[in-house]
Amino acid sequence: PRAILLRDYRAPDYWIDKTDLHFSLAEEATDVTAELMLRRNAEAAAGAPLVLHGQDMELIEVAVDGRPLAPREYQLTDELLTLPQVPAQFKLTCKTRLKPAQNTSLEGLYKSHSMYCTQCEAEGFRKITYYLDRPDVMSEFTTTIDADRSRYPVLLSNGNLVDRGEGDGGRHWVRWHDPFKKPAYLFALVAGDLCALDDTFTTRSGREVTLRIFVEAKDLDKCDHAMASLKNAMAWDEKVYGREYDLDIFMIVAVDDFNMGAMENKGLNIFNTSCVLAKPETTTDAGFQRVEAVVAHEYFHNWSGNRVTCRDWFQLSLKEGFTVFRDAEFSADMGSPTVKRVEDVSLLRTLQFAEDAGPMSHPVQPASFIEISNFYTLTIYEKGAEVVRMLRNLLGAAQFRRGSDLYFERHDGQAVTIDDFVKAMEDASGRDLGQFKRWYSQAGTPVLEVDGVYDAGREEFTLTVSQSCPPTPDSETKLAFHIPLAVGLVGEAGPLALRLRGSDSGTGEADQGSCVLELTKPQQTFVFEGVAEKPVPSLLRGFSAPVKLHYDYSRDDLMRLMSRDSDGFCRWDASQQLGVAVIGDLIDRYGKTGELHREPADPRLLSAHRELLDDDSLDRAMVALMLRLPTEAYLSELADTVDVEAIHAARQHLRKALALALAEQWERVYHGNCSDEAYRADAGAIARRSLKNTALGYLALREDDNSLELCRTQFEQADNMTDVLAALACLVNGTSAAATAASTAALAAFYQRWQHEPLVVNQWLSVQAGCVAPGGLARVKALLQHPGFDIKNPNKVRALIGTFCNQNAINFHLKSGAGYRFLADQIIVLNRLNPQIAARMTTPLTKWQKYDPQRQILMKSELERILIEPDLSKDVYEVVSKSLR
Ligand code: HT7
Ligand code: ZN
Repeated sequence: PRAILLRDYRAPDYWIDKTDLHFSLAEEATDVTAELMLRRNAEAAAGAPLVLHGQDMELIEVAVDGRPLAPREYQLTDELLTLPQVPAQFKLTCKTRLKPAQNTSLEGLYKSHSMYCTQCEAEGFRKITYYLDRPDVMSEFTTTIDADRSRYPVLLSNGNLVDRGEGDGGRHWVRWHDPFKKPAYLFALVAGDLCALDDTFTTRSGREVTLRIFVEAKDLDKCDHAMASLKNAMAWDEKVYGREYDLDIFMIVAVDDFNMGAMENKGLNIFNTSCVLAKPETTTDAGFQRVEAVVAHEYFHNWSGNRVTCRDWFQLSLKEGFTVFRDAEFSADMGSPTVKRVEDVSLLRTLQFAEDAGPMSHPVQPASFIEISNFYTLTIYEKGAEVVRMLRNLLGAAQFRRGSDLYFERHDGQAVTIDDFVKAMEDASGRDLGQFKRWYSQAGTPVLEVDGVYDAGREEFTLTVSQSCPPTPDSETKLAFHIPLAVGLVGEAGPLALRLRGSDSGTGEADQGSCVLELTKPQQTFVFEGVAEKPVPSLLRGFSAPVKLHYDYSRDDLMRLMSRDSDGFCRWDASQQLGVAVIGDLIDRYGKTGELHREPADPRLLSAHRELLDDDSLDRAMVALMLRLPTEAYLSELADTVDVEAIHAARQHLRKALALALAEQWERVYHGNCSDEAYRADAGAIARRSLKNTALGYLALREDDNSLELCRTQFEQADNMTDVLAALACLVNGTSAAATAASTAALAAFYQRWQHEPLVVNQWLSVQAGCVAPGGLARVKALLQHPGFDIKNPNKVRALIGTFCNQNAINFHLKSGAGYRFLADQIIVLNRLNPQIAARMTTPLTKWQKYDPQRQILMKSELERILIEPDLSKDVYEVVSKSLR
């Protein structure tokens, strides 16, 4: 397979002004007739051939201005249809035949249960008809769908419904017209027997928009939260970005078989059921929050992605990074800003930092790819959002808003680049962002080494900051980044006022005890004056830049930050750093002795946790976050070489020590946060459940009759899935004979009750896949055969195989290599069914360089086995070959 390069970008030779599609849906095959109004680009050569993309379909006929072409008048390969001679302006008619029921890739037109649906981003439209399937070719679409009326009463596409009628033999047809020009990746079609929840939204300018969520009849009771989230998102985008919705109708359709979370097709968003359906009995708090975030994300794309789209796929973060930033700010405004920030930073530091340090590392604007589907990554989305956040923080909220207004105004209806976005920010603010743009072109996570010296005589505190960035596959050496470093100083009683020497190296908000230092050089020094006591610096406040920061804090310093810092993120981060240090000692001890039985827990950590649990005046959400020890995945990311057994043993040992030493506190907090109130998904209620279930997790570690009974009672009596699942996880991970018996009974009862709710069955698969008790691989292999599992459904693959291989290190990384062999076997099966999912599932094996030499050999040999598979997809080939080079 050939790599596509950013530097090879050329404008298309032809434009497609109008696209008229006709679909005739039928069980054995679907016939598509496309009429395209083509016009040669004024910049193209006079005799430029027309080269169209097309894949996995049968070409029935191709005609120019109504005249069918003979086979010698065109060339057809597996991926391209070339017409060597065409007029400067003409109508192209293409008839193709597709087999949606056999399309397991879930790209193009496919069937999910009894419903037809499409997924065209990034390059799926070329599986529907021959086309210029690239985002800079924008066209006005009219779509006619013709289908059996009784099986497919609902027929949908983009835009407004403009006509409908009856056909012969029980068939009917509809015609949709989308007045906004769009690239083919935003095309969508749905046909099925669906019910809808209807509502309306009146825009700021007074237009009434119909809102409609389509689902299978059994799911109609699970749409209210998505509808409320949509209305909140529409109002928020008007208020915060001045963006109004533009069509008369906005539709969402829920689909069970879907490769990602959702898709922002113009006026017709298609959603994975897991990102739209929610009700308390079946959905956890995290599920409710995900629905709110994804509904908002897709809605926000209407401007950041659809009205202003990407020139090419190297610009993917232009729409994804910006839209993730927008949805994160929305979620922060809807719930707890600190919790949202901590959750996002945790994800970034654990998974995106690992991606950036691994073989698939790439810049936010990649310079090349083999298969674009592999670049829907944490770097494009989450790091891309952090880059936009840094822009907002450097420019300030008002100038950032001016910049986004200018961007939308200047580029409405265009396909543009990341450079255009930054230019709008520069023009609106008058700032030079030349150095800042390195965030888009250089891969890797910058490292800040920070040193602080206090001079009591002069009452000065001096911070020296050095930046560097490790080599990545794209480049050995890096130029200095422009990094906003938000800082404060914390004295014994709390934050100190700041006076930064010189005014050009930092922007201060001295009264709030916070200022932003702008780093632009490899090393810089900043002096704070009038500091009357030795401070502890509070660094990278709010996680002001996606960097790794090292400062030599003592454990007492960390405790001061935990209790006294005014920045919520830094308070939480101090708790994590303390946890990392304490677990680090245990990991070392385990490495030396192979056991930890008599190892006491660090008294400072114990007293910090005791203080958190005893102080009822603290924000519950913060307490729950700070009591969460660093995860095994984060500890692994921090390690140079991952010691799987030591990390697991050390963390478990500390958890048990905390469980026993603070038994009274856990019990008090557990009972103090049980509530009789009806379920609500607001920030306060979520924090209460989070704290309660954290306490339950610690209580369960005691493995005594009382705690077992607490878990069993909560499992049986809770009225919401958050509490049911938390209790089930405790039971499943218990090791005593009594816990094992209770777990077996609970799992059986759970399946019996929820077997007809696929999303709940997925939670059941996931909780078992994550069980850390020995024997995990055998349990997962058995579940592959269970009727609740289906390898063709991506949600189920993620729930069972994904959870096991990504979140159950102690069972996946078996020394024998059996876990790796299992994963490679699944990837080989998935490669033929669904290449996108197969490539995504490969990630754990690509991290082989982080493990010990024996594991490295075993992981690499599985990658090599995959690489010699016949018919290896481009998707899997790219990930495997890059990880072996
Ligand atoms: N823009 C959407 C991307 C997407 C996608 C990409 C590749 C393969 C399948 C896909 N389904 C959706 C999702 C989003 O970021 O909003
Ligand atoms: Zn998106």
